[in-house]
Amino acid sequence: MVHKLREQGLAVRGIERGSDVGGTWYWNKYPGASSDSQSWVYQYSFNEEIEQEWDWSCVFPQQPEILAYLQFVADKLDLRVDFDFDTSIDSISYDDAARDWTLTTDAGDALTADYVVTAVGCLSAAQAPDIPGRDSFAGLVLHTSQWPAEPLDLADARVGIIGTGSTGIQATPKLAEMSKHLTVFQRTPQWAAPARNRLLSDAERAELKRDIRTIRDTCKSSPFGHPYWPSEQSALAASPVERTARYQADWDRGGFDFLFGSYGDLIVDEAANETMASFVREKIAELVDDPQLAARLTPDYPFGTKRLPLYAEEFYPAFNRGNVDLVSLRNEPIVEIVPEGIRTASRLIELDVLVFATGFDAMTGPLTRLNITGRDGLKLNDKWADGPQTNLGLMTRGFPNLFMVTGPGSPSVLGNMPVTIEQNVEWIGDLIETLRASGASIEPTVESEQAWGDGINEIANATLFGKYASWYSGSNIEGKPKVFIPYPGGFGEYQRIAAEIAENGYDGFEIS
Ligand code: N01
Repeated sequence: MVHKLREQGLAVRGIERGSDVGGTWYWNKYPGASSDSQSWVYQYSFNEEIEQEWDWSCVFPQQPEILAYLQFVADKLDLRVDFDFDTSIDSISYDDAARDWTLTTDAGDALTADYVVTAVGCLSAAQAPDIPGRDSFAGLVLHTSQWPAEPLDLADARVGIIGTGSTGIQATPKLAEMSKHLTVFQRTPQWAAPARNRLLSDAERAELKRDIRTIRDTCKSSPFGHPYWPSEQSALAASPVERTARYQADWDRGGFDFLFGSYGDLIVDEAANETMASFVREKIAELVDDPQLAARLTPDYPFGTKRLPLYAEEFYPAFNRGNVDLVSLRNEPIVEIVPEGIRTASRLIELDVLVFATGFDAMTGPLTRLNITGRDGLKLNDKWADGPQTNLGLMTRGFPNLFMVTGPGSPSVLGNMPVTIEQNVEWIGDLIETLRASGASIEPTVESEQAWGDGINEIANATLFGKYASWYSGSNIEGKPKVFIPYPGGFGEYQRIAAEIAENGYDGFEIS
């Protein structure tokens, strides 16, 4: 966004809480942190030189490599000069008379801006549950998204990890290898698919670079921003033999396409979904030696209705190790955290290190923490008290010229983030260019916001995503409104709608 606006000739200031670029990949340094999207689609596409110069080592790059890539991009485009690092926003307030924004920072600065773009990520507001005694623990406490940069020596440590989402699943096998003993506290069992990460050969890299434009174009029109589509075929229309062969081939290859590149009705039809769920249940039973343990690790809800984690091939077998225990919180809830460790309903588990892999106040959290006041003194947090209201996830009424990259109501987290981010950035940059000439302000109409929200609900309710608990609908945060947050109609369709709105003179937006 900084690069694009700068290219358009605007004076741009980036404010960044971290000490460097990288965002998610700057903060999430926990062992095992890795992209679940293939490297060649988990990168920018706006600059061919960057695309051709950068080489990925493997299919699913680890955090240090992705951070190095983002630093490489920052170097190539000389981006750091336009950022204030180690700086947090305290407040963002609209001035009705001057029709501009004032941003205050923890460095004591007040900046004035005609346009504000928030690029605060969807999963950057860490959440650690308010377990009684949380602050009394005498050992080291870590949240996976605030992991220290310097290596931790855990060889003699008894480590406890709470949470088995994508993060917990990536971290568990690595922590098991690094520590003396690992206790995994699981509230809801999680489905996972294999990653089957591997190094790329020189020949593969050359081929990917040759085909990069086609790959990009496919991502930009596909439902998930990935280079694959679900087939039109129903899982129920395939014979059991055909279906199992397909699931097995996809399971052996690894990656998200196990679910999203497979049959077209797995995420809308419970019976279709059950064909995949029963396949994976058998896999869990094969991967975990102890049948009782396998049963406790096996979910009882449809496959993939929470965001699908990868690394099944490492996570489930980690429980076969002698130094790993599973505490199933459904049978043995946590009562309190004490200086020595965690007291459950039946025992005290002594720990030296406690890891919260408990996720985020997703999508709305990063924005409601910015203390934003819009037109007529309207507070964003008040406006969104019953759930976010936006048009396209890009703007919210009452906050003129304030744009959100991957805001609530965008497809973002349901797709491949770099692809969806780029589309948002292009759309916002082009809109600012349109506004600049006249000095006009823009915000969504009441009707367009209502229609966008209704559309999200309608689509979500037609899928299994809308029926089962996940952070997509705020279920992980006590007191958070239970509404479906991302746009579930597919990235390709979203992009088509957003382009049409722009072509029609920003239909659904009020320009004044
Ligand atoms: O967080 P989560 P995450 N007591 O919310 C549990 C992205 N990501 O950090 O399911 C006990 O998914 C909670 O249990 P439950 C990806 O989009 C991307 O793992 O709510 N447990 C759950 O097991 C992902 O979806 C990559 O019952 C509690 C876990 O903590 C998103 O980040 C890699 C609890 C939280 O799971 C978030 O993933 C990693 C409590 N009080 C992550 N509260 C990439 O590939 C919560 N839990 C790029």
